[in-house]
Amino acid sequence: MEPSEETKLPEKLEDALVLKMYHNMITLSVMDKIMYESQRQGRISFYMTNSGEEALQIGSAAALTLDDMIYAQYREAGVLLYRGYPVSKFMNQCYGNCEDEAKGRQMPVHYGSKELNFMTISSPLATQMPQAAGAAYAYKLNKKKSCVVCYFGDGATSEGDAHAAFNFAATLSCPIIFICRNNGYAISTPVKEQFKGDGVAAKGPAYGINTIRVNANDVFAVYFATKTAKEFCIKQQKPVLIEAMTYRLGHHSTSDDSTAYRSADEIAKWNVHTPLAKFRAYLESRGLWCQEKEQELINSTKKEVLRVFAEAEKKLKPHWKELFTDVYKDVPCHIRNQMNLMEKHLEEFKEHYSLSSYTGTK
Ligand SMILES: Cc1ncc(C[n+]2csc(CCOP(=O)(O)OP(=O)(O)O)c2C)c(N)n1
Repeated sequence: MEPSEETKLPEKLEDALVLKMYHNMITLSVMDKIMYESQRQGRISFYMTNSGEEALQIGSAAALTLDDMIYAQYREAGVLLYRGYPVSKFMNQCYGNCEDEAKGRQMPVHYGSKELNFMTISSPLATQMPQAAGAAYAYKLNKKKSCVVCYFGDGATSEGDAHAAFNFAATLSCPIIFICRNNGYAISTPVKEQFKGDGVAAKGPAYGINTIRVNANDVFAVYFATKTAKEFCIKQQKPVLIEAMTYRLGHHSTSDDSTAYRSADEIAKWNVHTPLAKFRAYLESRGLWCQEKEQELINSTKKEVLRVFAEAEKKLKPHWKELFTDVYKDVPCHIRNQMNLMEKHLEEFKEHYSLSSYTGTK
């Protein structure tokens, strides 16, 4: 795909933009460290870190606008952060407290924001992909001047839903960017076992989808690939597939120990030229960054994240009755019966439950 006149690479992006991108990458990594540790201390039930994939997330997010709708998998917290989701909301969701927009009904890291055009994460792999193609078709019918962006992992492409999504998007000519985060692994399955062919990019042309493979540890490569893809898919009303090559530096999730299936040497090798280290070196070469600024940013971000973390931890849990609401517009009889039974049970055995930690209960 040739970049058009308008997307010819500028000499460099503005100072304010590159600094905003770097700040977001640092915030993401600080938040990850604190949330990971908090799970290890038993304070939250689960967490997934984004380390190694910061450039992929922030570089692509910076090339989009809020009008572009996001369908993500689960390892895209940086995209949501860049769109303006406050750290307090990430924390409320991970704690499932009374200010969590999902009312504590989802596992941690299953964020969503209607306001920021970010569809709520759903655990079963690839379910978001045909939905994203459908949303892009709606964009096309409504003649919107924006696109849908669908993120997924290399492992997710082995699901039938991925095939359905690619084929729908191609045959119906939908304005969608599929961004595959090829981070080398699907939990313990390495890409060499996931694909017999040449990864995900090789599949794009077979579906009739214009495809780019990009070094996703380079924040600018991802930024320009996404910007070019966006312009192309809106103008041409056609999908684009980006295979973003990166490496998952952390464990798959807090339920995983990746040293069981990959060597410490392999991880150490990727830990040298991390996306953060590369970006920092670039900013220093432009005279925009130094050790003092780095330390100041890390310290202030840590302080702020820990402050909202402590607040989120103190907040009450949603009322237990929320367990029964919102599935149907009005609570039907059989569910109301279950709610009544639970109410009786809690009354009878209240000494066994810490009811005071829920809103609306004593
Ligand atoms: C349909 C389905 N099958 C299996 C799982 C269990 N599972 C959760 S994450 C995962 C690996 C996904 O890997 P990938 O898509 O490469 O994303 P990554 O975790 O590497 O970011 C698996 C198998 C699931 N959530 N849904």
